[in-house]
Amino acid sequence: MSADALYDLAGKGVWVAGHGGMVGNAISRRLAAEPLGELITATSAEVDLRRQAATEAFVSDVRPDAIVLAAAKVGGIEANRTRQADFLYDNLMIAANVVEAAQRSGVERVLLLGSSCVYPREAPQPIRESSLLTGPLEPTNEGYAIAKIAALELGKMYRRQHGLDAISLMPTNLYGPHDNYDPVSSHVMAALIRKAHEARVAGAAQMVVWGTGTPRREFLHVDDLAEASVVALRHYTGEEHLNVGCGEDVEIRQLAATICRVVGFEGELVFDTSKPDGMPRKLLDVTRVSELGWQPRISLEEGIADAYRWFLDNVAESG
Ligand code: GFB
Repeated sequence: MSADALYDLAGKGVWVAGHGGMVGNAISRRLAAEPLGELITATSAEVDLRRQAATEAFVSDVRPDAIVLAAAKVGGIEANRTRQADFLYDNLMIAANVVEAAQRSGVERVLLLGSSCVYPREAPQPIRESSLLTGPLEPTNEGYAIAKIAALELGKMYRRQHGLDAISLMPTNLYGPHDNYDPVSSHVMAALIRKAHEARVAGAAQMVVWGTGTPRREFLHVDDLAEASVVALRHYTGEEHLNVGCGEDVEIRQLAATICRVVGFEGELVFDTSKPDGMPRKLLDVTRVSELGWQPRISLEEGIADAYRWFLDNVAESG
């Protein structure tokens, strides 16, 4: 794996597909520090990436040198469990259309973003990249996982057959500014920050945590993922995907307690076991991405405080 920059971003036109979402926003902010020729963005109203003709017309018109595919339909465990067809279709079409359009327009680099949910439910922990496709998936997010596996394989096969320089990152659970704080479709970090805040403001005696609280999750602040994305764009090529995580995980009930401490909620946690736990654990082995010289910089507690500040400034009804 090369340690010297193999791709120079200077002067390049880089399209961040999905720039408005949490990941796309973080990568766009990080890329603003690079001497790009142009940072290209397009809203989903301007181009619906689920539509092949619209996607190909946009790419052939704009002709980016590089594409960061951060556009996706994402959600937490409940959204994934109850809308598997939407998660499979939208993410499959987005990946297929963008990869094919990139190939047709001679795009130099394509960075695809997957998820740790692509790995088997019972994968040995920490999960190595080689665990992919070695066992049954977690049922609650099978649709999303299959779409993300297909995206990863598209990149690999377009590289082999057409020479498309596509690379894939598999990030762990992400959180931070511009996260989705909807109570039903959000991921756990945003959901519990909102619940702890609303419980504190309301003077409630308790707040509800879904599941048993015993699953373990690894969390990476989205700004650390943005840095990993730029490092990979500049320094990595190859058909193997790279895990991106912080290398340690916490029990959901530990996470809830930390969030309550940061938010200042001192009530009880109540566990709603009618809600699913999902994968028992999904800690990533991050040996390979660290060989690029990337390390996460934002600790969990700092990151939660940062996410809560963003929530207060942009979502909360009252402080
Ligand atoms: O973050 P999360 O929704 O998704 O849930 P996954 C993580 C864990 O937190 C589960 C628990 O065990 C949840 O039951 N949890 C506790 C909560 N309270 C809450 C709550 O109020 N809201 C939510 N959402 N969870 C997702 C996949 O799995 O991971 C996606 O479904 C994607 O496809 C994402 O891969 C990264 O980590 O279980």
